[in-house]
Amino acid sequence: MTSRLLVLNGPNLNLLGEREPEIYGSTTLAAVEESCRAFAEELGFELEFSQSSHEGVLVDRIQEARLNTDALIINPAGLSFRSIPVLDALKIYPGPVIELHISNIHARDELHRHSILSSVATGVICGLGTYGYIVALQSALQMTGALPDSLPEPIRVGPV
Ligand code: CA2
Repeated sequence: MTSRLLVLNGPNLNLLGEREPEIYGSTTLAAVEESCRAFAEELGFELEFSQSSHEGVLVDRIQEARLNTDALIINPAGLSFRSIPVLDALKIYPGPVIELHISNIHARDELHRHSILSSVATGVICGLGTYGYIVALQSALQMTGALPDSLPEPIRVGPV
């Protein structure tokens, strides 16, 4: 069966590419989505890509995703550092959860350094810029055993 992956983006990421390019780069969220869709087409998986600046909407999406997705990639943005509701929702998601940050949060100021969500994530990717979205999708496919056989073996098997 075709894998279905959800990419969720948190508060203010709709402004990606428009502000603070020295930290987050100049690629817009629409361009990131376009790359992710092209990647989904190439590797043969279904992709849902969305953004909300509302904590409750994100919680609803994570709850719904329990029923119809195989893996979840989330850039929780500012909610990473304080959202118990998102933490609780992620805890009950049954598949792999990849927490993603464009910037290297470990090299940031005190306010942006400690994600409380990392304790419930399967994996965390940060500091790879917007390319991190593609790395996260590939990793989620690998975790769910859905990488296509057409990929070169080191990419499919690799060190685990
Ligand atoms: O690096 C990331 O992806 C972050 O999750 C982005 C968050 C920040 O609070 C995290 O520490 C790291 C901020 C997202 C705010 O969105 C903006 C988009 C464009 C310009 C400025 C902020």
